[in-house]
Amino acid sequence: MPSAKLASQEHIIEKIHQIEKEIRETPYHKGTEHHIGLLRARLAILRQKLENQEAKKSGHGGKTTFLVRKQGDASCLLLGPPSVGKSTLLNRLTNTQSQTGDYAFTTKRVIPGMLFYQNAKIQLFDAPGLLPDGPLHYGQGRQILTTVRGSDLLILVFDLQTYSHLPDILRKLNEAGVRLNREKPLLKVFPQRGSETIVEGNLTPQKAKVLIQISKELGLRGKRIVVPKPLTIDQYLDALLPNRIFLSAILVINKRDLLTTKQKEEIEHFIRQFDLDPIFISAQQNKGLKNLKKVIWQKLKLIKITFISKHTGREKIVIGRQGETVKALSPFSDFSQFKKLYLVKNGQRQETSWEYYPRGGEVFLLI
Ligand SMILES: Nc1nc2c(ncn2[C@@H]2O[C@H](COP(=O)(O)OP(=O)(O)OP(=O)(O)O)[C@@H](O)[C@H]2O)c(=O)[nH]1
Ligand SMILES: [Mg+2]
Repeated sequence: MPSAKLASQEHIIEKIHQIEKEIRETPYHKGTEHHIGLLRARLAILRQKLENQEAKKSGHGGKTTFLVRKQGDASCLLLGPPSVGKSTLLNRLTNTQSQTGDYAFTTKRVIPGMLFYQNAKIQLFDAPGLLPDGPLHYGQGRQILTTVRGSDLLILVFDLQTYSHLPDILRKLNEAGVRLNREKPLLKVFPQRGSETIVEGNLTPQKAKVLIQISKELGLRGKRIVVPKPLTIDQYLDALLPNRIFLSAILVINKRDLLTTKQKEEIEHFIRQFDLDPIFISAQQNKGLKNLKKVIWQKLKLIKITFISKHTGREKIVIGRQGETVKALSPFSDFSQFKKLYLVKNGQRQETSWEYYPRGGEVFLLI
């Protein structure tokens, strides 16, 4: 029944507010670390519940959806406050025309465009402006979050007027489970007999106790959890909660044409505090876009490989990712037709293995 659902949703939101308040009001020190860790775990579980409910709701014919079909070799999302020039940038980089305007919220839904670069097709999504205080868990924010989830790279866009909102937007993304430029912490979970929960690793007894309790809150009973490296409570939650999103991100400052050298330096100084390197561009004046495309390519870890088959004389260009073997990248599924694989460098052939990891730009000859 919709009313019951609504009530339970309101109940979850109310509980979230209560726990947030308790965390805010509890001073953080050794004695309270345990308790705060548990509160954070509860908060994360409630947020996950809320998100699951929203997902169900939008699955039942929810009208507004930002789900756009993923296409191409990789997808990036342009995200930032209103009027910073996201749509102007999309139009410059792709074959799409997203409406631009000198008023906030010109863009009302996610608009895809395709950037062609180094033989790769990189999909860019233009999104509505994001306000630092709007929620990301429900309503329109949730739909933006869905697009974040479907992207390989987040391109945060700001300008002189808005760059001070960066910490709020980062916090908002963090609260929504989005982890930028970080690896997912590694844990191993094994089933075991009975309902006991065991957490093992290089941990103090106190920490192990907290992690066991959190694991129980997460419903991990009858499990043995191995923690290979020391980690914080938040990292432990990140490793176990399914709604966490680990994503590469870059930060773009648009409207460089309006900045004085001093303002540029101030922005740079401010942004660096958040472990991000600002890329200055002017979408309108077409400045800095060549560099931006290069950074996007590098951050996506895309590589371009050429394969030449001696049998057919055909040349095939493949777009892949760093960390993939030649075997995985090869456009030829039937390897048995080839006797040897060569790496061609400066006109010289060098025999190589199918397990070789290309770094990009290589030419392989198959005989
Ligand atoms: N001076 C200057 N103005 C720019 C630049 N890029 C965009 N603009 C202007 O900034 C205004 C907003 O541009 P949009 O591309 O619509 O911005 P948006 O971020 O998509 O805005 P929303 O869709 O409302 O979130 C427009 O008037 C653009 O012409 C730039 O590099 N320099
Ligand atoms: Mg726009």
